[in-house]
Amino acid sequence: MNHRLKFPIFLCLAIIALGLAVSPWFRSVAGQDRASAFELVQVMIPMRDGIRLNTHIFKPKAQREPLPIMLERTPYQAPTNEAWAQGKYRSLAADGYIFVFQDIRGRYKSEGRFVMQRSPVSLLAEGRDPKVVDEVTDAYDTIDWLEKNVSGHNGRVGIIGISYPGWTAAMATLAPHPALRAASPQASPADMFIGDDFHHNGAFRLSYGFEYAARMETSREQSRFAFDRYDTYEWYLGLGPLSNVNEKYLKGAIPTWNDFVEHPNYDEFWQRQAMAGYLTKVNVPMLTVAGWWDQEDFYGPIKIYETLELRDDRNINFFVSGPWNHGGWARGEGSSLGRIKFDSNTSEHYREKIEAPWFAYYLKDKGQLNITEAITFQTGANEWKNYDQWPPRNTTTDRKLYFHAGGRLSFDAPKTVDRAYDEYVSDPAKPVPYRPRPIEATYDPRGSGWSTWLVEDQRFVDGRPDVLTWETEVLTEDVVVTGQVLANLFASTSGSDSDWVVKLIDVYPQDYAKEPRMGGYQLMVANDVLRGRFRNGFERPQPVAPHRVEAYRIDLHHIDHRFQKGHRIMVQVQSTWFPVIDRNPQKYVDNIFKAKASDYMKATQRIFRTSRYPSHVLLPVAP
Ligand code: PG9
Repeated sequence: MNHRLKFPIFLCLAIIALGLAVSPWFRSVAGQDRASAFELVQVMIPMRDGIRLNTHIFKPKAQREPLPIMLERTPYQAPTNEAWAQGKYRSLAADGYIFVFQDIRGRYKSEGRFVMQRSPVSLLAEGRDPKVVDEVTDAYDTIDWLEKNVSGHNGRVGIIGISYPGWTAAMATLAPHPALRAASPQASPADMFIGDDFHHNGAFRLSYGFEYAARMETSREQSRFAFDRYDTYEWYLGLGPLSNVNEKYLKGAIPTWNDFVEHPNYDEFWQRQAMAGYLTKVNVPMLTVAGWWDQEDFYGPIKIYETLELRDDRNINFFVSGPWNHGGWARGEGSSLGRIKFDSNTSEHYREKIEAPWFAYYLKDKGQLNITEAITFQTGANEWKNYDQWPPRNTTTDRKLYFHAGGRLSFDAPKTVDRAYDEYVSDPAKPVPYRPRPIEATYDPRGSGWSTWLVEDQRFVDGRPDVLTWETEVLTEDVVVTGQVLANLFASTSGSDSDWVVKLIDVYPQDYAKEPRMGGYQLMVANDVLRGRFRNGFERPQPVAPHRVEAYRIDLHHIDHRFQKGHRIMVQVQSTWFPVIDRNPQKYVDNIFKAKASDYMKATQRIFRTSRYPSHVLLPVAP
């Protein structure tokens, strides 16, 4: 070829190549190629009763050795794309697994009927029938099928999941398939009446319960209730008594809502669902994961870990908790939550340094298990801590922080013997919002404050006459609280039933040099509510005698938090927290779901602080 011609041809080719490389079309195709590291096979796996579950198997294209299977069973739709390989399972994907996602019974493309938190009936007497099915048997049958039909696996299966999929992961361990060799239930609920999504200590989680039930049971897929108010506080208040839910909106068509109505107490329905009683035969290594500010399921992980720990002769039970909201460890880098900063990438740290090595150890015999019994991120100090037991009772001392006159809080017990108390009027017609209004729908696609409400600055209720506040002096040294926090209230009401909400708050210094805009911030680090009727047991609701002082013990759950020198510790008490908790009519009725509008009444609440009735919060304080 003529030399003169050659040069322009090369130039043209180079220009075309360059043009292609920068063109969006080329980038997207190349990106797809790069991203498409897996071959996807979709199968319907038959269960023992003949029902088939839709299952997506992702095999690494570059597989060179037998790999373990990592299974997730979900009600939220098995993915067809590989976003998870760049997101929540990035570190696991880099290590090499065959990933399997499955729609659980009755959801999306799976056959059968969905039952919310189906009780593990196969473990009960009636389970002797070989056709009985639940999430325990469905997990077993799925693993059995995968072992027999998927090529290239190493004979070991891990199961993982967050929240509902975390619960299905835990279910798989109750009567595990022999190939199931490691499980990580993350933010799994354990008891829907005592502490997870639907109730806390018997108090009904109205906005979550209503919206979630409608979302899951209006169709096989997820749907959203159409609120005609942007501020759902207004909508729920306008709703009036809970009987209007079925009368005006759900018309009896949502089974979970009907269960709420028919089971207002901790009866057999809730007890059969609760996980603790079934955790007696787990022989699978477990990595239970929680987030300190999980707005949905924080009670569950603690309960699961604690229950398993009672029988952990083989040392295969592990606990991790970090500064996260619901599932926060699986998203992004985890350097902040709301306005709270953590000085490092906590979620990445968890995924790379804890989760991936833990699974590699149990499923691939890879590496050493350099992981202690419990790993927690100590908030306030912003440091990871390792513990050889959780909570580390061997190193903490229980100290009581007492309520005093003038809104003071101190470690000195009250000496006064007369009827000393603080009081407020709780009015169900004007309930305290649980987060600043407008309260968007829980999963509002336009954005919602739901996922960060637990770290909201509590100054938004400052000055409300129905929120009582006690506060320590400025701390002259750090106070580190590690373990279970308990509120012991001595209180009376003029009504015959009442809710008691207690919040433990870290108050930042007004002059906060590290981040001036956080001056005076009130960060809630522990909280919960108790429905007064259940003070003597969740199975046995009892009216409260008006004006009688009663003891209320409220589990504020576990924390690992450093209140720093210069901060203050604050405690708040209130009787409404709306609409995350439904309004207690404050007049005893047998079933609040059937209360009439006229049953709701104002009540005068008194919190006592005397030597006989020393209301306080119990803190496990580290040296
Ligand atoms: N918190 C959700 C849930 C789990 C289990 C039952 C009901 C709700 C979830 O995020 O999956």
